[in-house]
Amino acid sequence: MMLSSSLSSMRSTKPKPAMMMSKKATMGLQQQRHRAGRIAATNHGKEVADASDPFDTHRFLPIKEHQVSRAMSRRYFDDLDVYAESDVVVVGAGSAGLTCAYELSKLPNLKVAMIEQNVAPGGGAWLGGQLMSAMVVRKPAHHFLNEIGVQYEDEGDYVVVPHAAMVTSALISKALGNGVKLFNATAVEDLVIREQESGKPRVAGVVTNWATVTLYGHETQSCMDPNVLESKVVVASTGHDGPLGASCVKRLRNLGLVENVPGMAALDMNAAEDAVVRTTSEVVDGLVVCGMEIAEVTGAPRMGPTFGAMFVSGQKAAYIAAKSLGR
Ligand code: 48N
Repeated sequence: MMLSSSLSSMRSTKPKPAMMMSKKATMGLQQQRHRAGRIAATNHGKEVADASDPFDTHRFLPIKEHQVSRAMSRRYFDDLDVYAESDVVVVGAGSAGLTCAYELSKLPNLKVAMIEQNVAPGGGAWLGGQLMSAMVVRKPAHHFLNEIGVQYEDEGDYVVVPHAAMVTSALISKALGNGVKLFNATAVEDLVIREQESGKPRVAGVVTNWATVTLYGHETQSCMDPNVLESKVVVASTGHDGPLGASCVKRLRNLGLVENVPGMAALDMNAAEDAVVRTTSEVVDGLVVCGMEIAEVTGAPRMGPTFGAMFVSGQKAAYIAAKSLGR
């Protein structure tokens, strides 16, 4: 039985090294590949004279790998250079922090940096409660949803956004689109604190590291020193006291700058949201605390899966920060 040339070369005792393939064979291979490509673009295997697939002629323009590396690294390190001195640093890009940053971004010529230890900003606002997707926002906070262009179903005293991600994605794109600089996968490990002439301490910036270093690296490597961003005001919005939350007020406590940190009280939906908004404040000169992190300091109750207070608390934190900057 006559073996085809390719089959026979595969069966011969001494396999033919690829570079020895004859010109004819390589031509055949290229034609085969080309033909396979065209057949792959056919309809149900029947070869079409000119593949009607609109993507068949799609081609990207050329690029060199170093161009991609430089496009990323140059911009990232330029940003670190520019924001080494910021007007406001917002710690924690959850619903309160994002709202605060968005509000501040409306002020012209204000350098706002946002530090988020997760790769993904948004904190707890990607879902409603217990992994269910709808988000409840009590009136009058629905006015904020109107402003950022998020649809909702009106239920009378409150509204329901069909999926919480609609709010979080709108907030992220508005804040970043307005010039807020987000440093995600970056954790705040400590605060910069200076003594003022009055003798009172003032928060004057944040100490940061890659989140993987802060969360997993310090125990395994000696001396993975951090970076620093100086800023005129710091807004703490790192959420309530979970394993990673409330990090700024916990630092204030162990520096003795706040007496006690009672932690948030048990859930009381009606009382909680007004309490969080009412107590959002400049806890120490230069440090405004908002969102659920303020409940750690004031003992305000938690509210569970309603988010209006996060937006209004973030707006109030922006108002306090702007006022302290004379804006
Ligand atoms: O969403 P969170 O945790 O915090 P808030 O205050 O923006 O919103 C709280 C809200 O989601 C609720 O908890 C709801 C209303 N439920 C209340 C209740 O009763 O249970 O966002 C905080 C963000 C997160 O993205 C963290 O990853 C980040 O802060 N973060 C940090 N980022 C940088 N450095 C840190 N040290 C740090 N710690 C936390």
